[in-house]
Amino acid sequence: MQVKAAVAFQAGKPLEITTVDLAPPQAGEVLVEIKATGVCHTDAYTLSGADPEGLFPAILGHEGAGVVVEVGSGVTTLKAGDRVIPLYVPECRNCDYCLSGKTNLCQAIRLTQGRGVMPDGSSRFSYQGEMLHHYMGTSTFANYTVVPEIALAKIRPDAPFEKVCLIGCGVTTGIGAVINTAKVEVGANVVVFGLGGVGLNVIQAARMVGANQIVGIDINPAKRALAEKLGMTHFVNPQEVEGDLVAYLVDLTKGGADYSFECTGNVKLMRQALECCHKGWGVSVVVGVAGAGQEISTRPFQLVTGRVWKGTAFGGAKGRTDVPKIVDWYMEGKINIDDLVSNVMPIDRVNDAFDAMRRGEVIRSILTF
Ligand code: NAD
Ligand code: DAO
Ligand code: ZN
Repeated sequence: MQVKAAVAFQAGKPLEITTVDLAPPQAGEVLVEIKATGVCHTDAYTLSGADPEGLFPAILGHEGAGVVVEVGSGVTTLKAGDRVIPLYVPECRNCDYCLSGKTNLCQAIRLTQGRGVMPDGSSRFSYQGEMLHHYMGTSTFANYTVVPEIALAKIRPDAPFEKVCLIGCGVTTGIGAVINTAKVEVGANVVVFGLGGVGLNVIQAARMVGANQIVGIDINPAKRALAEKLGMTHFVNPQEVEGDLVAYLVDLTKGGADYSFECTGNVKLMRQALECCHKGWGVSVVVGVAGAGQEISTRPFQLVTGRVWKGTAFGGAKGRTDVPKIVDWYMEGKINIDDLVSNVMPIDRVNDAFDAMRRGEVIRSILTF
């Protein structure tokens, strides 16, 4: 079939809206009509060419929601008409990783997903006879895409696509970092570096679980109001702090954060996030994705004296199990996604959405088809 897509033909070039060919779903695969997709920094990072694993030409996009149109042979858990959220971290429920009970990093289709192809090694997308790569196993910048069954979370039929698509990345990452990875408890003091689409979800999850102080840090003062609405109790702009930021935060939290979250991808901030943690028990979670080749450092004595450094991918969420629950939380009014949607625009304006994100003007732009 012919589908409308925003194609990344080359690194560093704008996306091109065009018509591409999409082959039918093969065994274990599902054809999904994408109804809405968020635009995330990871898409921009890959498009920039800075991502060493970025493949071109490709159809980017990984924060989508849509409807099942057709299923390939052997697909048993989904049928035409089901609403779904594509998952860049699948959940096969059968690999050693899924069965370990210790991680959400299902490895069932890891290698082929990383090579930009479906599990049988081939792509369903092509343009004028040339293969186009899938991206993160999702490729949501197309009005139809093919996704493996194990990488689709089935969600309730009344969930609005242009909101719940954000559960495909930023919402689940931030909320899961708090609930699954850090396991923040009632009364804890929490420090969050970066108040973007991910950090704001860390804030609202910290409030949900009953955290005491919720300190948000951002160099952009425009982020303050929404963070306060979502539960931030103290705002810190590092550019207004005299002296050492770590010492300031340790003082503000009366001994250090019980939990800190780094949500910018800046390795210097990752160090500050660890070092502002409480001696003896503070846990710092790396959520931000740093640029290729960057490294983190600290004095090992920080760990010897009881601080713990952790990381999280997709908030430690097992997508097929956890994503439908987070959709329910949104529908029940337990979490706020509406305020994270800065604007909704047609896919034809995808490059405007990238520009607005680069300028820091939006939390998330949503593209519709
Ligand atoms: P974003 O750009 O919307 O938010 C980042 C925020 O950090 C912005 O508000 C910005 O003003 C602030 N910031 C930048 N530099 C700062 C500094 N020096 N000090 C304080 N604040 C600063 O990005 P996002 O969508 O919220 O994503 C955040 C990070 O999380 C990115 O690195 C992204 O790649 C990563 N991410 C990770 C996962 C995962 O599974 N681990 C999933 C999604 C996104
Ligand atoms: O299993 O080796 C693996 C990798 C799984 C993917 C993890 C992605 C985490 C960060 C993605 C950035 C946000 C979209
Ligand atoms: Zn698995």
